[in-house]
This record gives sequence, structure tokens and C-alpha cells, in this order.
Amino acid sequence: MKDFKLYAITGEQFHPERHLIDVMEEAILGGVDIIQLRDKTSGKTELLQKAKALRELTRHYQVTFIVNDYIDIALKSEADGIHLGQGDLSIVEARKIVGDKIIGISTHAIAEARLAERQGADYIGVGPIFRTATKEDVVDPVSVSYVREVAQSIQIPFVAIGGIKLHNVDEVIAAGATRICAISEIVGSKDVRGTCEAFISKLK
Ligand code: 3NM
Repeated sequence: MKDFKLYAITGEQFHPERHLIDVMEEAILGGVDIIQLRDKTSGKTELLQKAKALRELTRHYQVTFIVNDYIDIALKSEADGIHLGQGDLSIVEARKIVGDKIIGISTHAIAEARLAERQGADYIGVGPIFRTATKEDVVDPVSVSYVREVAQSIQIPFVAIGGIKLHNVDEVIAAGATRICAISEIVGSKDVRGTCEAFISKLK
């Protein structure tokens, strides 16, 4: 997969007054190089419309596009890949369906990271680093020590996630993260583009 630095995930609850596509375009202009559609509330018809609109946007800017959870939506929208949770279809089963598309998976412990690598994940999520209210039922924060562990023992790309803000990202980078993901800090910002530019400058 094309490497990336700043990963933005949609979170429409954080920008009720603004349109999804406008917010994500601003994020791209600020330097986001991978976008994930994450939407646990819309029905499939609406979800597919959003996925197709994001595909058009990301294709225009040559940014990688990932769909969370729904393989059917990923395939129908011609997304570059899917992102799985620990409770979803296994990587092995997902691979049979999506072929060489990107498969990412959230991990919260080194055993999950090792398994994901063995099973052929293209990248892993590493988190939640800090406490976050954005994801429900998520495990307790794993802290930057999990970043350190993954940086030392996992070969596939990993992206740190969970409660990451401009004010605490330095600590995550210092622990070995070279790719960062944030939801609320990016899409909830009054200046989405400026926030992304600030993250990018810290990642350089
Ligand atoms: N996955 P925010 S934490 C979607 O640890 C998600 O796997 C996580 O949102 C994980 O940047 C998380 O607003 C929420 O904290 C990230």
C-alpha cells in the first residue's frame, strides 16, 4: 500500500453544521493522505452514497480511501481497502473476499498485533493511546508503551490512534509512531486544514 502519515477518520457528530465532503476536503488540503469512512448509524443506502462521494473526492486528490466494517460498501464504492475491528470477520476470511485491497485492523495488545501481521494485514491500528470518548466500548488506554512495543517488534505499518491531540502527539511520536490518526481533533476543529498542517509539521 501507498505509505501515509496522517490518517483522518470521519466523525460527522463533531461537525453538525458542516458537510462531510467539505470537512474531509479541508483535511486533505491540510495534508491528510488516507481517509476512512466510519459511520455506525447510517443505513446501507446512505452509507453507500457517502462512500461513493468520498471515493470521488479521494480519487481526485489521489488519497487512499478505506471503509470501516462493511466489506460490501468497500467493494461497491471501489474503496482501496477496509478496516476491521477485533470482533469482525477475520483477516483470512476478509482477504478471500477483497483480494489485494488493503486490510487494516485495530489492535489493542501486542498479541493481536502479531496475529494481524501473521495473517497478512496491510497495516494495524495501535490504540487507544489515550482516553477517548469517540469510540464506544473501547478498551482502557494502552498508553505510549504499546507504541514502543509495536515499533520494536512489528514490521508492517502501524498507525497510533485514540485521544491523540496536537497537545499530546509529541509524546506518541517520541515513542516511535510515524503515522497518526485522529478523529475529534481533526474533524471537530474550527480550522480543519490548519490542524492537519500542524500535525504534519510535527510528523516531519
Ligand atoms: N479506534 P479520537 S480509538 C475509532 O483504539 C477508534 O482502536 C480506536 O477518536 C482504537 O481521535 C478510536 O476522537 C477513536 O479519540 C479515535
